[in-house]
Amino acid sequence: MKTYSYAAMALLALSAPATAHEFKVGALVVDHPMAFETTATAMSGAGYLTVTNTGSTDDRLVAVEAAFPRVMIHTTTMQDGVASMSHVDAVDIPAGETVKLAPGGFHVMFMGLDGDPFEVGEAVPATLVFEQAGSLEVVFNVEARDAADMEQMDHSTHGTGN
Ligand SMILES: [Cu+2]
Repeated sequence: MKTYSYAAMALLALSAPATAHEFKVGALVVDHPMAFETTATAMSGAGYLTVTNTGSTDDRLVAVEAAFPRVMIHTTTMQDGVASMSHVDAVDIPAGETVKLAPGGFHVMFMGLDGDPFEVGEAVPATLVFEQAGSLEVVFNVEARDAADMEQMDHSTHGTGN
């Protein structure tokens, strides 16, 4: 797995334009991993990305690893206008399809920030683990969010993660 991701990073360095924020492993292309800035007291932050499976074999995102006490994959469902979130074991990445982890749906939950909030411009390293393609090291860019987004995707109900 390790050598696989190093090979992918080497390829990326050779082939990607400096401005692209894209990561590849096997047949998978991960575009623009990002996380929204958090409040100073936030205990968790949410990460988003797009995965395109250019191959002919279905894959699944089965884990995300990063330097936090807990990292999980969540999904969001709306019921009677109330967003609730639950843990999922994996996100299906079917052959030939593009799957978005985006506000209101699947997202990566970085839990246990504990006084070290995500700040705009920060880069959060993480490893995406795919069932077929293996591990892929990526960087989530922390970006600003507006007040409306903040309202919609309040993750304070996730608890402390400790
Ligand atoms: Cu969540």
